[in-house]
Amino acid sequence: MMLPVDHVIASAPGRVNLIGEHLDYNGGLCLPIGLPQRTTARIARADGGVTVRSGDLEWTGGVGERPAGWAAYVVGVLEVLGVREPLTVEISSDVPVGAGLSSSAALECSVATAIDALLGLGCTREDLTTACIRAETEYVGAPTGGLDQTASMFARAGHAILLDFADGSSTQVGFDPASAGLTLLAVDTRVAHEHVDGGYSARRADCELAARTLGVDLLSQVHDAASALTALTDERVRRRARHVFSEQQRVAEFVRALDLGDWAEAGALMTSSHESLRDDFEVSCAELDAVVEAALAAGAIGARMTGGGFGGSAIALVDTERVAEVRRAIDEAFAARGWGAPAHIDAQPSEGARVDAPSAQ
Ligand code: GAF
Repeated sequence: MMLPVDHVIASAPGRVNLIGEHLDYNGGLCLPIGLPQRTTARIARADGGVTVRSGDLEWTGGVGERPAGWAAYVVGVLEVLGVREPLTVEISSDVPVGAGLSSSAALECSVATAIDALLGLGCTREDLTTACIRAETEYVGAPTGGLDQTASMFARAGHAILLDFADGSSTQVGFDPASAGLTLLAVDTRVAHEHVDGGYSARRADCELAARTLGVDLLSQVHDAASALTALTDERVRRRARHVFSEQQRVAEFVRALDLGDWAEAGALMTSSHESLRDDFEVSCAELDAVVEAALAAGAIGARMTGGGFGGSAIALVDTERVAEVRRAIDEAFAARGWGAPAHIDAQPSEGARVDAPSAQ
């Protein structure tokens, strides 16, 4: 028999999306991996109210009280799960914040996993994922699409997860660039991005308008992309839809390329995904474009922005022997434009949310 514990420590990773960008809220396909960088939540029973602490930052309030700022991601998860207990939540993380690497999803998923284990809520991973998505979209009010929380919860070392937002299914896909002498680099431009902001919602609104015009609920339900694009008369909305249709196709081709071990094709698909996000969806920025251009010029076999865009991070698939050269080329491109140095991040596909202590008996 397990004795009740007074605290639980759980962690969850940040993510990069290999391909399939801005498809989750269109009912499409995404292919993320979990990162080695993780957020850890230690949750302990307490007296009185709720305390949320991370380094020097601390928020304290009554049970059910609503915090402003980052603590809302923590309290949002507790509220959605119906938790009404006094608690102390201590957070530590090496997932860079505002880098488009899903620091908020890592936070939500670590808290959900810890509180489920501490209170014996008996939630499935799917339940916890739904709770984290609701915490972000309903409690915090960021209109995101579910990719990040699903990735952080279900990621597996050595794998990417093929998420199909049409039916909620997920399939683990082997992803081992090292087997082909390749390395996946992630580069944080250090240009902060923000989803509660206008650009992301505007892209969603364009996609919803395109779907309404075409008489479908979600753009992924369109079968004849060519006719659909002819039917969309607004130039901007047509370009948004064209990204969604072409990206959906690219995800399927990328998975096929991985299956065949055709890394050159996988890299080429990453680069066309970037071009589509830059030109049709217009969510890239000068810094993300500079990373992609410099990486490709220095020999990367593919590169693209990852995540929502408007800043954040890019990824590049690189011959392992050229990693230092590619990183140097990116740094030099930034220095030449007078921008601050980007941060280089290890992007090994890593494990999803887990309880770290007490360890499972
Ligand atoms: C952000 C959002 F949070 C995700 O839901 C997804 O839409 C992504 O941007 C774009 O693919 O990370």
